[in-house]
Amino acid sequence: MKILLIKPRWNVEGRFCQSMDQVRGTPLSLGILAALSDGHAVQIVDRDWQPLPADGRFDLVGITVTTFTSEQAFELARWARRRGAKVVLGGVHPSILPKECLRHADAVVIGEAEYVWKQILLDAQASRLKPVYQAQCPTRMDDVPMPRRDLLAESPWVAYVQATRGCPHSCAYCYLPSVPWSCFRKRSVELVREDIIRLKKKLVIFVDDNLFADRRYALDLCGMLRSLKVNWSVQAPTTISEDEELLDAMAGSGCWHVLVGFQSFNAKSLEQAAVFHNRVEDYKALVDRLHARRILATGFFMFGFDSDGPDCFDGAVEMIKRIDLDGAKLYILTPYPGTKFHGKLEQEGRLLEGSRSAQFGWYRAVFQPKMMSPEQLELGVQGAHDRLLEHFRKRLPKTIWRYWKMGLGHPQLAKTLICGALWRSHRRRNADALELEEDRA
Ligand code: B12
Repeated sequence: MKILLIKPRWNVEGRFCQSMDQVRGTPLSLGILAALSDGHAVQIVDRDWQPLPADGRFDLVGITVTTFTSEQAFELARWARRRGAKVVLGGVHPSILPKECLRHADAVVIGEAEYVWKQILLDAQASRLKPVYQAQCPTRMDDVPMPRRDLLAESPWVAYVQATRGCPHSCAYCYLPSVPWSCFRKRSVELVREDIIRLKKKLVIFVDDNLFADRRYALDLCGMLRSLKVNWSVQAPTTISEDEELLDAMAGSGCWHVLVGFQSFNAKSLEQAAVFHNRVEDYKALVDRLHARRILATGFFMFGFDSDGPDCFDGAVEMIKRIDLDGAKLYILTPYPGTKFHGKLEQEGRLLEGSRSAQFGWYRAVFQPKMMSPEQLELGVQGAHDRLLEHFRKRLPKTIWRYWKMGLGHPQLAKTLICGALWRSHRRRNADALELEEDRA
């Protein structure tokens, strides 16, 4: 069969910073599906960087779907069906809302694909696709094949790698606690090593939900990474803070950047988000410990919790400066289907009617906040973002001074970070409609 695998555009709001063009986050999911498609002709298209094939017919088209890309994905499904292909949708959104997705596809996959994809190919070939496929159990990580990176539009100098899946936390804004494949699983260190060696890249980004859920495993992984002499970055919970041995192992094995899920400076908001492991008074110590080991620290923050008033933005900007973060990602709390937050807001009638799924990308308010208007929330986040951009720009010489050695070893990374910091904040452009038009054409 001729198979086309598509990742819709993530950059629907024109809010990707320039550095994303350079890093080119590629869809590991589609690389994995391609690796499971032996004997078929497979092409992968990442709509952030690549056009749709102008001609050519495909027997099967698989599309990876998040909530904020679902409208586009349905449009792409129509495009594929008009050309006579059968369409399979998979990823987080079809996993949570299979019925909605099935209206636009011949089949949907609920959950992980590793144990069902081969059956889907057999069924598609025999023209007997079932509407829904779901694996009987979570994927064992050692059963995940090496992604077909030769088909992914990866950057020449950095790539995504996944060592573990799942997370033991139950944050109210995350869908994972509500699905049966949320349990923490680890790939054997040897296989992660092989994946990284094959990459032939000096920089690696781990996309794990929580790489640190098993301390012993994290230490072993660091031991292995040390021998490979790569530099790596990762998302981490604040729970790594007091583990000096782990922090030393991370630094010693080439970790240069950690994105920490601080989420809020408001203890009440943390409680509402069920992020019980974060303690605001300890944030600065974690940043200091990372800096002492020459690891850059970026913080993730969300706004719009029931205890967030209009003054939360100024407070957060001040705190971000005070704890001396090297970067901060500010998001509007977004109630994704399948999360506890979504259930609560739906029950309270606070989901804004008419919100399009393309607006579920954390830059729009799609619900009625308790202590401000949706517009105040959007403008508050945008304003805080702009003020911080100025702050980080001024702080750039300090970062360059601290990390010049790392920069010399990775000139493309240094260029990307500096350009990213100097890049002017995009004002909201409402570009999603235009993007859809383009896809339709
Ligand atoms: C890496 C990553 C990013 C990267 C870029 C990713 C990219 N461009 O490819 C960056 C940092 C840019 C990013 C940004 C954001 N992200 Co993000 N990201 C991830 C992350 C951590 C890993 C994705 C990945 O590679 N996973 C590994 C693969 C193997 O897993 P998978 O995609 O789930 O695929 C499996 C199954 O789902 C299924 N499957 C998937 N696709 C398909 C397709 C078919 C046809 C089939 C059959 C099966 C199938 O099979 C696969 C193998 O089992 C995920 C969480 C996660 N662990 O998945 C969040 C996640 C996708 N992100 C999320 C969000 C919310 C965002 C942001 C909006 C906000 C934020 N928190 O940062 C922004 C987006 C801003 C924007 N609009 O551009 C949410 C999406 C929720 C939703 N309902 O839509 C997730 C799920 C995190 C979460 N727990 O909520 N992200």
